[in-house]
Amino acid sequence: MLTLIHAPRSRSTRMLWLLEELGVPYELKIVDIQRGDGRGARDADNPHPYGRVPALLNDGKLVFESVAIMLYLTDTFPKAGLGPAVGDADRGDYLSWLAFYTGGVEPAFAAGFLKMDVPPGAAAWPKQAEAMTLIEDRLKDRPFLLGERFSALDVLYGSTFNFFTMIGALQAPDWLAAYVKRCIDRPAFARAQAKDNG
Ligand SMILES: N[C@@H](CCC(=O)N[C@@H](CS)C(=O)NCC(=O)O)C(=O)O
Repeated sequence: MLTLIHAPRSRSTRMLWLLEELGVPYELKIVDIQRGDGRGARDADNPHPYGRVPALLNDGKLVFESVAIMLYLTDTFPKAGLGPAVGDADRGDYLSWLAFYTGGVEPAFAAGFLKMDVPPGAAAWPKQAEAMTLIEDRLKDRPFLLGERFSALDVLYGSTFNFFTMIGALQAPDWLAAYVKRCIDRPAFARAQAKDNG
């Protein structure tokens, strides 16, 4: 049995969305976390190694880090078609865009939001504008990051840009707003929203 370690309105909400897309049985374990505004605290019941969410337990085995959980789930449930399997021509693209999220998008946007002036060559991540250009180029002639097929990548990127827009951290250009709408305009997203509070 899968158990998602979850805190409402956090990075684990997108795992809830992915699980709903996969259509597999799972349980939710709601935990407290330390929020950006100081509310909440690390939860002793959270098995995540540094007290965060998401984490996933599969029959007691722990997986943590959003991208690892996504890859784990799409590999474990290949029939859902939400992540190209080993041998699929799109596998390399899938892995690249998963890794780029953690290694590029998150640090680039965090640095941008915190107005950190990172000197050129001093960090391994791109600048926020470079990351945006890469994503814009990729979506120029594709509805989703892998082309016509919706995948776990669109759960990851769609939820992130939806969140940034909702909290007012990003004024999404038209192409990005249209992409986010395509991603979240799905029954599984609505189901996940309805279950977010447990
Ligand atoms: N890179 C991690 C980040 C996880 C993360 O920072 N989650 C936040 C919620 S959105 C959290 O648990 N924060 C609690 C804390 O900072 O202690 C992932 O994507 O899984």
